[in-house]
Amino acid sequence: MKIASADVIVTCPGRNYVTLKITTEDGVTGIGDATLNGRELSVVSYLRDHVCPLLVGRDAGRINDIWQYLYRGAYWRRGPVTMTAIAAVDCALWDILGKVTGQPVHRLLGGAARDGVMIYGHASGGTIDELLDDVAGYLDQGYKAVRVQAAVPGLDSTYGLHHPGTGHTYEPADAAMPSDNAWHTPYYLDFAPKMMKAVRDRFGYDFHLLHDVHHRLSPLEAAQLGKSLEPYRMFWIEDATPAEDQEAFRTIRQHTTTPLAVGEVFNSIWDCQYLIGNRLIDYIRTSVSHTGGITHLRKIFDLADLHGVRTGSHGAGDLSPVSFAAALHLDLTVPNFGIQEYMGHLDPAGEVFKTSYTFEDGYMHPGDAPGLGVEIDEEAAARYPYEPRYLPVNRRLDGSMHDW
Ligand code: GCO
Ligand code: MG
Repeated sequence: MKIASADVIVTCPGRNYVTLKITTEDGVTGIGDATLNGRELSVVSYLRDHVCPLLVGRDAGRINDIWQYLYRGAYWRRGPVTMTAIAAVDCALWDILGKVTGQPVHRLLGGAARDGVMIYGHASGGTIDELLDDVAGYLDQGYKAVRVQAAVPGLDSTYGLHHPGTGHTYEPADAAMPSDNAWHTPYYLDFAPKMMKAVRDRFGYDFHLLHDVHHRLSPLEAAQLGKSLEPYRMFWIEDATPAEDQEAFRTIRQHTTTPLAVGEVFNSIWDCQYLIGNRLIDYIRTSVSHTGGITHLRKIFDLADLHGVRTGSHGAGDLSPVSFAAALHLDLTVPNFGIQEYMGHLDPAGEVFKTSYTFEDGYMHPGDAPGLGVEIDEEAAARYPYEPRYLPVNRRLDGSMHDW
């Protein structure tokens, strides 16, 4: 089971995806997602120039040792680029192990601890009425949990809403150069409770309601938001404050019982240790593809379990179907699973990635195909060459930069 080659595939079927393909001497292939939104080529270089040459000749079955070799063996550790590259290697090796043993990855991880993975969908609207129509669509499809976002009145644009005509998803990185979004906290704090009230008034309380703040508030503003949303019994508010100021969560916690989620921008267990260890959050949102793969994310989830924190992994459309499948495999097995984000993927991503996960009545299942259950069609991938794209930036009304 020696590794014969490791190749990087870059493609843009609707948006950019980077995929690592590892091939063994016996011709077995495994794939891992190496997409880092808006910074894709930095991971391509890290893999091609610094990681792939180290893999050739190693035993593909020694997943733990290869992980340690790439992490501990590097003097410059951690960070999104490094940990995304390691994640891609790790997932590709789990995929290979599954194919060689004829088992789906979830069985290699100890087997299913639940029948399905509860997911949340993304409802949004330019107005509250449009949002309500969108929420109705999700509930009709059987979703048990819905994230809601709507355009903040008074601002020219708001991040995280569907682009017209794209269906139930939005594309975070939307332009060849970063576009500007406007931000004004008082408008938002005034609007958010009205939005949640409208949703609960129309649809009641028999489904989970989530909301993403995208790191926009100060600790006290986040505390005010949490308090104002308490009547609407949120499943969580996500990324209320910039994630690197971890003491901020203590302030928020002291003032509100609204559950807190954070972690999509974290890359290692060390980024999560303080928040989890001190029980300052309720859900950890680290993802397979940005946090060192299944091997490392499993450790984070175990640490969280020890402290009563549940999982809620990032699953935006800029994480490819390969990492979404990997997330489902892990979600199915961990005792402290909370929820999984599912934004879906824009066409024509389905031409490039053939998946075997399924949706039924609000739950998803990764399927029982050997490995991760996703294949990449390289000819289709070649039809969609890389296109430079950026996430937008955020400016206050006076033109100054605001937090992401
Ligand atoms: C989410 C998000 C995304 C991210 C995007 C960044 O919760 O899904 O916050 O919209 O901003 O994935 O690349
Ligand atoms: Mg988010």
